[in-house]
Amino acid sequence: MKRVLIVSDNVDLVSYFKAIAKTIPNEIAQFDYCFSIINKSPDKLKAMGMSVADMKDQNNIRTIIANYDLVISAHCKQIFPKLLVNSVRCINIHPGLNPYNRGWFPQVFSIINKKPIGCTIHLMDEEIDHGDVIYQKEVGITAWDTSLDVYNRVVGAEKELIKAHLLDLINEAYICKQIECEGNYNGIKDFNKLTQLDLTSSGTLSEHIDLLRALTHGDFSNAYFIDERGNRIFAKLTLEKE
Ligand code: 0FX
Repeated sequence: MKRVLIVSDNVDLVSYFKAIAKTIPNEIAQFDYCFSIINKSPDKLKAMGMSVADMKDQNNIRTIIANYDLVISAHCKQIFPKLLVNSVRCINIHPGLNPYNRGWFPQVFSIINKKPIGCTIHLMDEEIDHGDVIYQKEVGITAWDTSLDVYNRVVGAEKELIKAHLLDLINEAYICKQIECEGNYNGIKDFNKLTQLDLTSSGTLSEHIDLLRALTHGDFSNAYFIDERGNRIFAKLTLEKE
């Protein structure tokens, strides 16, 4: 029997994961679930019976190493420390198509730089969204997609892979593929820079539409400019296919 720890800060994804995990007999695997200590709104995760974990706390990491055969990050907000990824098999479910636009909010950058987007399940190493690829699924981007549309498609693809391969992930019944190049990485600073609209910027209308739709994600107020009175004015784009 394998002991599996799921670390997730994403209510939707972890709910789906739990439903799939229930189909796996206890003799094969037992699952524990936690969310990261930096999660600012953990109420729903707590209500699902999940406990808090500080993935930077040495004692917690030693306990995890001693007690689990596999640790899965399903959109965990904290980066796993080197000691953990080097001591236990750690797998990341990442909403991007490695090695393109590794890091923060991959679909935002893919809408702008046209690099491929999708999801990746990979072994974790010491670098972020790095390590051998186990499964990947690419998704498309249409001309009328916003960040939210693409994100929903990516999460849908993540769920498909979880459903199809959870047992294989547990049993290590997969063939890993080394990433052929380092690709590119975007941090939160790169995202924040995009959100500050430069009203004097020149470019094609297509580039400007891409920037605005890449920053349009449901209720999030991302893109903004400062008006002559110093007010921050937020912008979102609505696109509609006929
Ligand atoms: O679950 P997740 O997609 O992201 C989480 C972690 O927050 C992130 O640090 C980690 N790299 C990732 C693998 O797992 O949820 P989220 O709510 O942080 O972001 C979801 C999407 O929402 C994101 O792709 C873009 C959008 N978003 C999010 C924030 C916080 C925005 O457009 N603006 C924002 O301020």
